[in-house]
Amino acid sequence: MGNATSSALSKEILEDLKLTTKFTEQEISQWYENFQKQCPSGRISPEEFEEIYGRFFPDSDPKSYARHVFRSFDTNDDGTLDFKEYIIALHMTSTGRTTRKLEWAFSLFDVDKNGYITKAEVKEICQALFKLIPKEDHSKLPEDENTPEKRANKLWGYFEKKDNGRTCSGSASAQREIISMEAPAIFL
Ligand SMILES: [Ca+2]
Ligand SMILES: [Ca+2]
Repeated sequence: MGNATSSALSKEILEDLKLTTKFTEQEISQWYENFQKQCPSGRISPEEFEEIYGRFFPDSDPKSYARHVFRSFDTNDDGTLDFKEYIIALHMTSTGRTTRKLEWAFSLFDVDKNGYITKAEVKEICQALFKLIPKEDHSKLPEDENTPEKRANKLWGYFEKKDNGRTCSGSASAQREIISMEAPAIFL
């Protein structure tokens, strides 16, 4: 048992995932099987993740956004996504409850993972989000958010903070603003 093969999903992880995601044991096992097939090493690298993202955005440059999403899913900070991180990510972007989505959005914007969001971080994410939009569609954007800077300013304005201020993870209303502003792009 101590030498359990990597193909078996541990009971502990299974129970944990059932509890946090409300997926059934059958669903989780099925996904685990697929995950093992696509990813025999049991870990998704940033490059593999970028490639997956690239398939969804063939007409734009999703690399930097994919990198940020990867970071926000890599909760143990080891530079790879394991099955647990992958399934929680899947859960959050599909059927997750709002509180979890808020937590995730916060971690997406908190680029340096220090527990605060700064204006520079909001700007960085807005720049990455912009690269997801095909160039020919930029002209269709509303006047007050047709550049990453304008969009970041607008978003930051909702925090009612000074330019040098920062928002902390306890600030639920700020998090909700992030979601309502960015949700359509974030949850693609
Ligand atoms: Ca990880
Ligand atoms: Ca930060």
